Amino acid sequence: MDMPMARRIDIISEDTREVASICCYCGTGCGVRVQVRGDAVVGVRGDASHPANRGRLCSKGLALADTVRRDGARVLSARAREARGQPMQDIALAYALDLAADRLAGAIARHGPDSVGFYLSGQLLTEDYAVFNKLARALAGTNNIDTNSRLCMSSAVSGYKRTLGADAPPACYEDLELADTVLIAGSNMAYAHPVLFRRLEAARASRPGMKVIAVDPRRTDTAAFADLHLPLTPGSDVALFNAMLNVMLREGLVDEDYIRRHTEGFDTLRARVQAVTPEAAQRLCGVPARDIVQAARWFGEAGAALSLYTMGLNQSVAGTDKNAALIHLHLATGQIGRPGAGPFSLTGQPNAMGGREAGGMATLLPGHRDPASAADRAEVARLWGVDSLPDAPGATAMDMFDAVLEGRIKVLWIAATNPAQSLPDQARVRAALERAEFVIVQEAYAGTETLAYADLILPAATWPEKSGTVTNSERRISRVRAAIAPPGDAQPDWRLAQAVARRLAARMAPAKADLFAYRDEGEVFAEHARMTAGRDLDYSALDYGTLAQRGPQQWPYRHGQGTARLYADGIFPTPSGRARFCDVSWRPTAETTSEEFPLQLTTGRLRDHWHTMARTSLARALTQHVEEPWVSLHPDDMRRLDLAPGALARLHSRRGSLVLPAQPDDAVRPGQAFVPMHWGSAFMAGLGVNALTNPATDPLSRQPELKFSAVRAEPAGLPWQAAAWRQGDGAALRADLAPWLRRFDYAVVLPTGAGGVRLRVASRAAPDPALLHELAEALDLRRPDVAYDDPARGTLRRVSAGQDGLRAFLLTGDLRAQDALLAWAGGGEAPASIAALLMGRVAGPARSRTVCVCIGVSEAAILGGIARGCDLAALKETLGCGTGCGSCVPEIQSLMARRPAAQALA
Ligand SMILES: Nc1nc2c(c(=O)[nH]1)N[C@H]1C(S)=C(S)[C@@H](COP(=O)(O)OP(=O)(O)OC[C@H]3O[C@@H](n4cnc5c(=O)[nH]c(N)nc54)[C@H](O)[C@@H]3O)O[C@H]1N2
Ligand SMILES: Nc1nc2c(c(=O)[nH]1)N[C@H]1C(S)=C(S)[C@@H](COP(=O)(O)OP(=O)(O)OC[C@H]3O[C@@H](n4cnc5c(=O)[nH]c(N)nc54)[C@H](O)[C@@H]3O)O[C@H]1N2
Ligand code: SF4
Ligand SMILES: [Mo]
Repeated sequence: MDMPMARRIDIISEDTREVASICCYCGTGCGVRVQVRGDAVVGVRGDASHPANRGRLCSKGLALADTVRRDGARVLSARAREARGQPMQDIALAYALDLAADRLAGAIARHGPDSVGFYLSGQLLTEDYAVFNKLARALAGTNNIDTNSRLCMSSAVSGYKRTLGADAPPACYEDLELADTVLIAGSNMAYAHPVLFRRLEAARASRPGMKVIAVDPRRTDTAAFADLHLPLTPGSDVALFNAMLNVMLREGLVDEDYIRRHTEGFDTLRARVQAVTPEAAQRLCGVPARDIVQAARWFGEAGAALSLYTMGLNQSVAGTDKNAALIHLHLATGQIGRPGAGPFSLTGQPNAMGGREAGGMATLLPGHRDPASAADRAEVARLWGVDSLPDAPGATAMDMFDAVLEGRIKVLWIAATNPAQSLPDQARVRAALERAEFVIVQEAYAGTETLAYADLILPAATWPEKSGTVTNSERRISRVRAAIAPPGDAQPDWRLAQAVARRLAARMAPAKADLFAYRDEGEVFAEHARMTAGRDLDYSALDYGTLAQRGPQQWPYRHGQGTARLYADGIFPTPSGRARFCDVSWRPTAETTSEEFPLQLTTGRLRDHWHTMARTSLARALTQHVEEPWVSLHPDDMRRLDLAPGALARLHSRRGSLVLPAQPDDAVRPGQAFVPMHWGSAFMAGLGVNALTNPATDPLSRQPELKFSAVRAEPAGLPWQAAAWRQGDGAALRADLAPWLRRFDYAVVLPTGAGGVRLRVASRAAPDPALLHELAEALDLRRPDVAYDDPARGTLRRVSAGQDGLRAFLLTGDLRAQDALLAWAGGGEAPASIAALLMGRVAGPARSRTVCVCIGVSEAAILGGIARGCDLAALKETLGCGTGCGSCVPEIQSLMARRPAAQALA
């Protein structure tokens, strides 16, 4: 169905225009309207005409305008160094492109095509992938091209291909409104796909019979929303889904007719799950058998059952099996190809789907073709106009870094991803980056972890400077439009790839320069779209013109029509036309807990941060919800380990260690731990959460098990502490203060919601006074306005303030004044006497976390409202919380659920 389209560029006042584009964060793919004055983005609002969000945005989308920078927070020019260890220097872009081509050509000439590798990202546009892919395979001659989608969607790809025959999510967003039962597995969509979660909330509110089941080891906001939460032992999903099938078989809830007509392989699986009774699964999953039975009934009896799933399934050594076991439930009940039904894998990144379509991964070729198939290779070679494509299998992400470490890959080109924070087993990843002969990093923002390992930096344009297309989770292709020009020398990613390709062709095979003769991104798209002709995803009839005219479209796009749902006819893209059941059974995680490493660590996302925070750390609103990294432990474990709330804990795994403040959290079960994935060595001492995680991969998808490692926690033993804050531009100050991260056992440098940056450090013993004075200098506190230093005890307590309020503070030893000072920094009242505060004579007001960032409502205010007996509507009415984007509503409801006593009192 065509949506009525708003115009793509509107003049909304004499000096302001509005450009229709897509949010650059999650795979929901919300339409945005970017408001531009001159070369400045002055606002971003939801696009009411986009079918994904119909005008809604989450907290991250709403804060997009604050992340647009044209200054030193960006990579503004190409940079290179004379040699390792030498400083980076700005160089001309043309020279940088030549240098990249020289190093690639040199490695290929000396060591062969497989001595180069391309590590890309699900955040690239389809046009970017298309050019990089042709460069790698048709010109450089290697299949060593992979992306961070290997850490993200690759088990979903192999799960779909193994069962349904093609990599295609069969459902669509409208099914959220039409489902009777929604099974959410390994997805915290309240945080990770908030606008889809809003749609689900609205659907359940209007259809009280709808049942929501959540499968997650932790009681997340998503799980708290569910009618039934199955808090399973991490890694045990296959046993759970097989047990649900066991119940469905026993209770006659399977659709034997659908199984007979449209599937194959069921008998083997039927025999397999016979033994997987709910009681047997209870032992493996730690979930009561009766809850498994309940889940199976709600699913099996539903008019329409939809499942939504993400990293809790994919990031596992059994990721493909977990996907298959869930898809089996749909095939066995015929819950697919109908409104409201289907196994719906939500994509993480904004264009992980487009990457899969363009074949921008080692194990894929354009148009869902397979590099292991000689026929597919020949066809792609013909479409690209080259003789042949390389047949040696390409390295997948983890193997690529291993190949670098072992010296097989010499030149590595990284674009739009930050592997020195996001790959597991950081010690190994960083050893590889050091070992590489030449590392090219194509990056938009300054200060990322991976930039420190670059020999050559290429300046990339980013949202909202780029133009092209993305495909969202429901197979919908939308146009991303440039609203402003890139700053400095920055160029769109595909342009940089094209420029190096032409130079590389000149050095290697001059005739091939014509392969990269695109005049604009529309030509890149047209070539790519043609390659989908006759394939399952066919959108060969789409071009920028049709997308402009008819709006975003879902593939396959045939006869002038997009496709909302797949497999309505029960015919699947397998050789037999039947979907396949696979013989899957529970396998353990790659490592298990032991006496030495007794805790199960899982990792994941927070509501307002995006991955390694290059972009979200720039928006003040987004740094308020969670200000500092931490590890969640069950309160019983905290007591047992002698950790007070907020105390620093040291976590050890078999691969590394990390110090973090520990927070009691009964959303995790005893014996479990959770660390958010966001903070890496650019923000804290140590190598971030992935110092701990396990690089073991799923045998089919090669996706690493980021969701499970065995760890030990203990008090960090860092009694000396200091806290500081300085006013100014968070990004610039963070860069200035970053060297301090390496000088303490624990340290964080964090942009704050109040503006400026906060520094917190701790060490075993008080540092040398000279070091503290140097730190005071770095904070512009050499001559403070108020000071209470105690040279005998080696403590400094200093404040600098003026008419404009607090400028900086540093506290060592006793940090009690911190809250009052930070509250002041955040626009609160100045303390009555700064001196008394620094001397510890008066306590300031306690600070409370911001829960609702749109309206600015703190946790304390919400808890106060709950204690007064307010329900959600009353809280919204009296405090305003939850009335902006709505992303905080699940958390407000969790706070209400956790305070039954307070409500009872009212
Ligand atoms: N705010 C925000 N949103 C994002 C992103 C972001 O960085 N920030 N990133 C985007 C990207 S790229 C992705 S991939 C998605 C990820 O979206 P999600 O997958 O929803 O997010 P995660 O927090 O990584 O993991 C989801 C849940 O898996 C659970 N889990 C851990 N182990 C298991 C297990 O063995 N079984 C089951 N069933 N569950 C388990 C965790 O407790 C966690 O709550 O989010 C996208 N959206
Ligand atoms: N422990 C743990 N680790 C994880 C995960 C987890 O759940 N737990 N999840 C994994 C998953 S699912 C994912 S998707 C990855 C994500 O991990 P990464 O891809 O490493 O994370 P990002 O921070 O999104 O990195 C994107 C980089 O591209 C830059 N950039 C932004 N826009 C552009 C652009 O237009 N062009 C270019 N060239 N650069 C740009 C940004 O500044 C940033 O440095 O993390 C994985 N790592
Ligand atoms: S849900 Fe939020 S982060 Fe995801 S696309 Fe929409 S606005 Fe962007
Ligand atoms: Mo992801």
